[in-house]
Amino acid sequence: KPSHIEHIGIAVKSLDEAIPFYEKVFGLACYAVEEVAEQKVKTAFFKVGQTKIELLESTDPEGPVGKFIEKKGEGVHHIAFAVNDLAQKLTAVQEAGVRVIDKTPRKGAEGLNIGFLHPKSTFGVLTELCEDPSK
Ligand code: CMX
Repeated sequence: KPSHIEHIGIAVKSLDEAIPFYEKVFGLACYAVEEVAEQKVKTAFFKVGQTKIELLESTDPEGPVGKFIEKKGEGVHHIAFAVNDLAQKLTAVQEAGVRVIDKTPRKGAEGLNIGFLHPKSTFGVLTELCEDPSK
């Protein structure tokens, strides 16, 4: 089973506006800003205990976050669970009949190996499984 919630992804229109909000209102420090070109997003990370908040700004209106904001507006975009043996977990969920976006692991932000499950198969919540290859 997952060990913890690795991060919560929140779609925002502007990192420049959202980062100071998290810093000022919650006193959290943004410790990394990273562009994930393949996902057409720029990300900003905050730590809250073992869990992170990942702010997502789209770099392309046709990308996943661009389309999400256009359709639903800003808000919670996905929840990511930390797992071991990601490849095996992705196989197991497919065998259990869950529709996946990634059949096998790929690289995500912060050097993590990731795989997404389709929101139509997970009660409307885009769900990510991630594994830290350094652990
Ligand atoms: N949460 C819940 N539902 C979502 C969703 C989300 N984040 N994104 C899309 N949907 C829903 C849509 O509302 C739509 O539902 P309806 O058919 O009922 O209207 C349905 O899924 C299809 O949405 P779409 O706008 O037509 O978009 P696509 O099918 O082209 O893509 C998805 C949807 C989830 C497959 C795509 O966004 C994806 O592959 N996501 C995974 C990758 C990703 O999100 N990357 C960004 C983060 C990267 C990072 O964290 O580093």
